[in-house]
Amino acid sequence: MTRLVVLISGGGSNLQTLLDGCHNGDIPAEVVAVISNKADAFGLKRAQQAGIATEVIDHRQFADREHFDAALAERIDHHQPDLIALAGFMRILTAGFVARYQGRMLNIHPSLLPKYPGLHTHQRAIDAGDTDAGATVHFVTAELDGGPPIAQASVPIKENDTASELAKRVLAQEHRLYPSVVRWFAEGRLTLVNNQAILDGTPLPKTGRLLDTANHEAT
Ligand code: NHR
Ligand code: GAR
Repeated sequence: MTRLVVLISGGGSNLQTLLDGCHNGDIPAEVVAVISNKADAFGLKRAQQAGIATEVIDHRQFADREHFDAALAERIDHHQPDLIALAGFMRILTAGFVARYQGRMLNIHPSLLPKYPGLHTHQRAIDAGDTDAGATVHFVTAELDGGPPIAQASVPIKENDTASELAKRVLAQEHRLYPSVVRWFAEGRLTLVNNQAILDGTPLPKTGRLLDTANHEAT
């Protein structure tokens, strides 16, 4: 069974969908630890509720990113994971850390990458006058939000949309997207080869697989 470590910084609703998917058998994986850089992250409570080991590594206690990442790697390796999932994790990781987990670390990002890497994605999409927004799951590489995309889901941007309304609409799609991708990985169907994401032996397109959102009411 695939051993999964999830890194969070906040509410952990994406973590919850992974916990649920592993618990109900949809995802053939086991969440072996949840690690947060924030002691007050609500996601830690979700993990505890599910009986999963939690750890807090407060980045402010470290002199620089290298030292934080070294402590993080030490704790991750303790759990011997096959896969690491960033789920609302808010600290940029060093190239050395990323290299250590090459092909074994995923992130869910709240934009249709390559549009809007980094922060404040929803406001940026609204300000640009875009007609749709969405989320992308990608392999983590040293380039921030620049690793090979695996799957995307889109939602409409409505007239007079606010960043927080749009964020809710996107999050609902994230909750479908991330469990699907983690399942593919756990089933051994998803790999990273020469910086290219491969699903079922076939290279994925530049934006990853588009998850169908047509039959899902986007409110
Ligand atoms: N690290 C690497 N090397 N590559 C990626 O693709 C990464 C990563 C670390 C996190 C998630 C990402 C997102 O999905 C992620 C992808 C944090 C920031 C950021 O600016 C940007 C992107 C992401 C996560 N963080 C600030 C920092 O100084 C802190 C911001 C805060 O605490 O609010 O690290 O969006
Ligand atoms: C999600 O929308 C995720 O895509 C985004 O934060 C939210 C976390 O929600 N991630 C980032 O912005 C990473 N910088 P959650 O804690 O409820 O899963």
